Amino acid sequence: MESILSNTARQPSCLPTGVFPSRSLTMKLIKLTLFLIGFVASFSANATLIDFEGTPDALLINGYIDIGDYRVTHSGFAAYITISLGAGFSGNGTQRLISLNASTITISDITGDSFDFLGFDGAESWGFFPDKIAVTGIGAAGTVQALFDLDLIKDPLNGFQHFDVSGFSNITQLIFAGVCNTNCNPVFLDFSIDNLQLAKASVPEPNSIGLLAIGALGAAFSRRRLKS
Ligand SMILES: [Ca+2]
Ligand SMILES: [Ca+2]
Repeated sequence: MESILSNTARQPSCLPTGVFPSRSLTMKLIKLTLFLIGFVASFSANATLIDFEGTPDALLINGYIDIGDYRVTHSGFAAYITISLGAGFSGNGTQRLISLNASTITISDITGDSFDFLGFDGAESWGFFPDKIAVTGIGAAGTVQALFDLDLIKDPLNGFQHFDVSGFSNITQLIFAGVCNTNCNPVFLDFSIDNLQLAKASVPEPNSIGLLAIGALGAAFSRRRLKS
């Protein structure tokens, strides 16, 4: 863009004038660029990381906790947000959410927006741990599900693995559940999750709206000049 704008001033006299954009074309390119910047910015993702930090220890029994736009709840026995719990549990040295006794964990958007799920940290948790975490995403377009293999290495500080997620777009509800395939007890599917990466389309910000307005005004001005 910079080279096109500056070419008008640097135009060598030996080249035909038609090779370079005219002043009106240059102005149109500037307006088009401003319009596109505004358009792209208005649809940039609004990312959220649910890391459970700044949250007091909370034992969720028939309850929930709201973090930003998102509600965290469970079905089953209980879920527990804590940094503590001893050597028998996998941890990562920070607050994390633990499902107790085969409880499932549900994340939903309080505002009713749909969102994308991009990744999370997961771990087995206690004695008879699951060997997988199943994640189900429910949205207007249907249901998606993926299984994530746990390494079955329990460590109070380094027991978590990071999982990248794809294909979970425009969902309204996320459900996490422990899955037992081998050498585990289906009654005690205690697992832990942390650092959930969520994103949703943001509403246009004032700056983007301003750029859109500038682009629209520029286009209207150009049309008027062409007619005159
Ligand atoms: Ca954390
Ligand atoms: Ca582990």
